[in-house]
Amino acid sequence: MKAADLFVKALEAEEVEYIFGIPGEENLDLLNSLKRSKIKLIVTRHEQAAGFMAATYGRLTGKAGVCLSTLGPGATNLVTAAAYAQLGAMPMLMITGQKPIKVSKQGQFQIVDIVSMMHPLTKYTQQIASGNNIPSRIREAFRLAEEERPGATHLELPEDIAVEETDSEVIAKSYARRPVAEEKAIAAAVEIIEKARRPLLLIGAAANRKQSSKMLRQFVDTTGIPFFSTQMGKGVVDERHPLFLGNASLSANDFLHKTINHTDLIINVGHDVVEKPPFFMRQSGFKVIHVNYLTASVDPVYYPQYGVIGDIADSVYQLSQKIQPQKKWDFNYFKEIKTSLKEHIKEGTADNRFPIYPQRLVHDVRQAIPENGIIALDNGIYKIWFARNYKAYKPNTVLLDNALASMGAGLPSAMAAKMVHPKRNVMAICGDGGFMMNSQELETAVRLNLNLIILVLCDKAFGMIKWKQVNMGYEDYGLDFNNPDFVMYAQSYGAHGHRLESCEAFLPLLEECFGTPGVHLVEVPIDYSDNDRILNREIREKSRFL
Ligand SMILES: Cc1ncc(C[n+]2csc(CCOP(=O)(O)OP(=O)(O)O)c2C)c(N)n1
Ligand SMILES: [Mg+2]
Repeated sequence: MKAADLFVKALEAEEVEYIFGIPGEENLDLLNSLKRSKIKLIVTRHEQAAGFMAATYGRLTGKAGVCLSTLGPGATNLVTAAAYAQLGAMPMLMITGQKPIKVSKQGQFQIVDIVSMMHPLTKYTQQIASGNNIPSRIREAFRLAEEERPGATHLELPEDIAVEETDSEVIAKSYARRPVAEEKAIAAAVEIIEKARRPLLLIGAAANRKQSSKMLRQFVDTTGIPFFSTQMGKGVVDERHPLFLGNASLSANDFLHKTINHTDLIINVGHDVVEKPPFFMRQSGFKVIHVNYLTASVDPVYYPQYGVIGDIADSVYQLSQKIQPQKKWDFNYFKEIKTSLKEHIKEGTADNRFPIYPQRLVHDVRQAIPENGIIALDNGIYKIWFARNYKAYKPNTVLLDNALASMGAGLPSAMAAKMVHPKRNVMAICGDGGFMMNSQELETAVRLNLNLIILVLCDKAFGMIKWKQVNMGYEDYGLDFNNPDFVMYAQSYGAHGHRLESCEAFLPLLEECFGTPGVHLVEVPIDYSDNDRILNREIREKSRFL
């Protein structure tokens, strides 16, 4: 069999549905084999977007998303997406082409050592040097991408290897159960939790990866222990639950940190140090039980004293079966804080000012999104407003990146979410900076007939950095820009373009967009004048006296 055909067969054995990417001449043999496969090739307009889409496919399905590029410039364009998948624990396989490795007549034209370049960005990176190795290399790339902790892998298929004849055969996917926590570890954790006075449950990113949601809900209901989440842990347990305290969208000095400073034990399910810290540990402070698939990476801000290591859902199930709720547990202060935080979050939700106020924006978006609808955020200051104020009802319904925190992923991740969940309502929420980093994918979205809303929040600036700049006491400098006419821009791609003209028109417009097929871009002028006052100062001052 031709090696390129075997390569595609091995991908089929891994149940690959899509390959996102931009082929180059070095991929043409693979492309030709792909043509005869049921795997769909999704051509994007930039390799970075293909990578973001593949990573998000992996994030939502647990199966490695696959992306493809040529050698050199195509492969270097995948770098940010590789880091996004690797830090965000999203299973993804990148396939890149290469010039012939045995005999080549093109000197060093376009040749970059891509395998070495991918080393710090992946769990596994290999050049395929013989057609015979294809089945084992592909199986290994999928195994490593998908198993905990998931991440990026990379295979380079050189042109001359792709045309080789080989009699190797596909290696079938192996099935293995994840190991579960040892009985003694569970018993020790139960004892520590029962002895605590004010235990708190933290839900982090890894709890959003597998189906831990049901077990965590049961844990909360049977133990009565209050919980909070990291940004990437949003929605694992419905945030409308009476025991939900809030989201750790800032690292310190928010209302929620009052509860964190008051606890003596955090049961941390699924958070690891890759996310921006939800809190800072101190030697004299609370203790932490790290419940995760793997032991914790130690960091100056995170050094848990105990570990319950194994399948998260199983550990949480075992804990909830064994923990006896204690009379001495005292959650009264936590409840007071929750009431104050709830009141603070409510402020501004009925504010009619225009350009729209961030709190009102979040409130109206929540109104427009059905229970299982998905919002996919790019990176900007609005991410903090959404993480803190938007209540997530279901796992993986708030797709945000608090690991690499790259701009440019909002639109591609929303597109992938819509492909994985075609029946759900999906909305990309981007800043005018981040949107423009991958706005060319409007063409891909229109071509794929995706029904999608894209909010572009316009402050004509890199607002997040402005917020930091003023907080550091610097003068306003270097962060402003102009925008295209986003309505005409959307229309030129064949998308619907809308410009928000008043605050009251926002919710009806979103409803109209969800009711009308197609890609809808909504230009939303936003009033960021209070970011500094509220996020830098008011929250800190108000929470100080609680
Ligand atoms: C690729 C990339 N470049 C730069 C940054 C640093 N950065 C973080 S947020 C931000 C500004 C985002 O601006 P915009 O998308 O307009 O959102 P806003 O904060 O204005 O709402 C920048 C430059 C980043 N996170 N990712
Ligand atoms: Mg902006």
